[in-house]
Amino acid sequence: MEQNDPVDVLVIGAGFAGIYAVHAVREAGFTVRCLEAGAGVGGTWYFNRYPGARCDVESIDYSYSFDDVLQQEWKWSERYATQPEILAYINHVVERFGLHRDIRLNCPVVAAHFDEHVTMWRVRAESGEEHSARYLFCATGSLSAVNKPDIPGIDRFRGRMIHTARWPEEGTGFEGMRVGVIGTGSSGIQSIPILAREAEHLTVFQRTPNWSVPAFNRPLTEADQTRIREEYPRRRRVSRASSGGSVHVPQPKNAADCTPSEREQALERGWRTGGVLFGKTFPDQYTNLAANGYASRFAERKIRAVIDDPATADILIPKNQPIGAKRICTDSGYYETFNRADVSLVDLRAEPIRAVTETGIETDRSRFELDVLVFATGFDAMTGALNRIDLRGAGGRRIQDAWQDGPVTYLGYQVPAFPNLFLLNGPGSPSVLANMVLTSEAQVDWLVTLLRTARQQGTKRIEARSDAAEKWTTRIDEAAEETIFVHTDSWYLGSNIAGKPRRFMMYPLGLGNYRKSCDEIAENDYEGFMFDGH
Ligand code: N01
Repeated sequence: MEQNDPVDVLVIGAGFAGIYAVHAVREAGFTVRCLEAGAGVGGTWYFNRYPGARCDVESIDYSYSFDDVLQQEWKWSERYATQPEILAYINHVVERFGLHRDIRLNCPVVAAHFDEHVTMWRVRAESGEEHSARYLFCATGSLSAVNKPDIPGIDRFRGRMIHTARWPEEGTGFEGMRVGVIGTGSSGIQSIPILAREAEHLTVFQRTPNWSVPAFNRPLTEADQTRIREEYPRRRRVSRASSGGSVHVPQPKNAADCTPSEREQALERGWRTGGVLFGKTFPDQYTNLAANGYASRFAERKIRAVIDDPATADILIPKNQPIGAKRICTDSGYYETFNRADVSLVDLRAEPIRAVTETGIETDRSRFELDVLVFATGFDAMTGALNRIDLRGAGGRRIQDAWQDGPVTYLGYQVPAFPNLFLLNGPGSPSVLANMVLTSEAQVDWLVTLLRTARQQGTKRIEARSDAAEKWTTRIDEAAEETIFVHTDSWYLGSNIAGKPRRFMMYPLGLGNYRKSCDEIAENDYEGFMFDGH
């Protein structure tokens, strides 16, 4: 095949989802090509190479399950894998299944237009090269469109500026330097302890505190490896049917039904489990503010216990923020870092940043001289990567217009009026709320079955009905209203990006329920989808 011959499926993005899509689509006998913006595969795990980057889902769960030999052979070295180890794993998978030949690197997509006359997507890369495909899969990442804040004077800074999600491949080396970090989400909280050890002085600029739970990371022993290998079939089965894509089960009683000592014991166990799973100590912790209050107060006590200065603890502990309403951060020594003499914390609520100057940062009260400014300021999540492409469906409809009141999708896969376009981990899917590797596999498998059905029927055009997409999106809005997620501003709701419509963007009812809904729709003759306009 000539490189730019039309293909059946064009995949944008070679992260976990895109890579599996290339494999599965190819196995099903379709021609496929993947365009990746980065110089290497891995998506999130290629770009986010800041010091301390590691996954907050256990490595044995955060890995592909589609090939038993692969999962039996690969050995994770730690409970939570580092970014380099995950990237090595992704490269291994790509090599093992010969996927390189269908992946083109350094190929950021700038435009994708649906050509109604021939029922094809026409896709243009930044270099000007063009590709066409019957189906377009956007595996562009939930957290890939970098948010660099628009602070007055930012371009005047003469030192070095780095965003955590664009960390240089050659690393940094901040010995002897005065480093400032803006942002205390997961990226900030993971990198701050390590930057503190490297820099001569570290200044952390915090606008909103976040809840963070220690990872309790540890190496995996040979005995762990044996147990994991034996456990895998059951582990995967249970995970796929679960809410978060893991084998975690909350303690059986709701928080209010526990005695005080049962509650305390459950919280202690939850805390020791580590990281995000503390958010699921009680079955009602995500839906009941009072239940959540027990967990928040417990976390506050734990955090206060490791911070020497009570005034610093006051700044670092979230207020009026149910634990888990923003993604819980998973750290290794974050709060303890503020006990160091060479680390300062600046509370931007008390003294907002006025400007970036040539030599540092000026707040309402002070000036901070810096050699390096690190932006751990997150992403335009869920919709950002798609909105940054000139993406046009039938009749030239722009994705930005279709989503001007917030994203609307059917099952997270399709946007009405964008025929043959399929999103992976898009708005309306479980995405970041569940194990993204298992979710990606489930989504790709479902889509491959859909494409096979279309092939058998001779269908060329698949499109979600608008009423079906509206209904799906309303269902998500209503389910989110029942959760703590809507009680705090966060990127989940788009509220970290100025002007972004406020809508909870993920399917909040869990991976198991999501898969069930998608399967029922498939069994029901793909209700809600139009095949060739019917
Ligand atoms: O980004 P964030 P992140 N002035 O949006 C601050 C996943 N992830 O990259 O809250 C000052 O959470 C902002 O402050 P505020 C994970 O799902 C996973 O850290 O807007 N501050 C906030 O503190 C995570 O949730 C892992 O007031 C400004 C911070 O920047 C998601 O990615 C690791 C500012 C941004 O926090 C995003 O995490 C890393 C400004 N102008 C990421 N603008 C793991 O698996 C923004 N901020 C462990």
